[in-house]
Amino acid sequence: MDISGSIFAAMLTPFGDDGAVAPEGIAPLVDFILSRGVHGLYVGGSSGEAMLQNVEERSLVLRQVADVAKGRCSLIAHVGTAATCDAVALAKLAGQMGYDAVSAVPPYYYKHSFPDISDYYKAIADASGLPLIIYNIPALSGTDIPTEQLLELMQDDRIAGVKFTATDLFQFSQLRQQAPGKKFYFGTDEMFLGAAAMGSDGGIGSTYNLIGDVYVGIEKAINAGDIATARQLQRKSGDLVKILLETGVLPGLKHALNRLGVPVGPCRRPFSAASPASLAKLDAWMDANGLSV
Ligand code: MN9
Repeated sequence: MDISGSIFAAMLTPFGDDGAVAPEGIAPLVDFILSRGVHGLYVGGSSGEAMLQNVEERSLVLRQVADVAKGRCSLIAHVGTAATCDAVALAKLAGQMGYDAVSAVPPYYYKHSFPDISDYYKAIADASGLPLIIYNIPALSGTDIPTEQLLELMQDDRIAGVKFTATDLFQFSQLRQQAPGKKFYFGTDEMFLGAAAMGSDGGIGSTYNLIGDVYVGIEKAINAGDIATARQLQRKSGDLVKILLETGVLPGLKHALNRLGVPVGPCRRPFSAASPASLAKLDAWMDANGLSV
């Protein structure tokens, strides 16, 4: 089975002011993201604050997204957890709900051996019956799966590729070359142009919730050999990310969407609200870039 499309929003999760998951916020967010031309949704990952949710909450989000978005775009369910049994439960659900693929960070917190990590991925693939995308995000997961181990894992037909959220474009291109039949999605939004130029199957990122059109445009420009347009768009993404690093990426993105009338609420604690000074910069950037109501 193939995963269609290349540009996926790492979807945010709406919360209420009381801190509860707000499933009613999912439909407007999906509508907004898809209106920017994005091809698919990556649900329940880092940007979805999934690591701050229990399995029931994550299941609720996976169900609600499938209910409102199935048939409108490609859907990837992130199911990674610290315990294999929880990842397996979420993977089963994703299979039943009609997701196109599953994805998972390595099991986190404990430092597991490669055989343990390999066993975890095989259990997820067995449970979902769907193609599995390994999510390598060493800065947050604490585990940097080396190139050789990624290539070894991908010898399993069910493992379809890697979501690569790091900055080493050499490693990215080596993986690409050495596993030509697999899919490689780049996850560092502010450098997407570099990966697209070196050859990627697409991108998956948090800022795609707000400016998905920028990444659709970069990919299109690169494919057409139009470097000037690709650079101009990447600069727009970089300007936004620079401000988001001050607000906090997720609190900033949520502020921006709330301001546009897409009700995603706050981030869940221990995330805190961004400083008024950083939000003023974000508001000014939005106004200057046509992102106002
Ligand atoms: O994988 C996100 N990475 C992290 C996705 O959450 C660490 C990215 O989309 C970043 O949020 C983005 C801004 O730095 O590149």
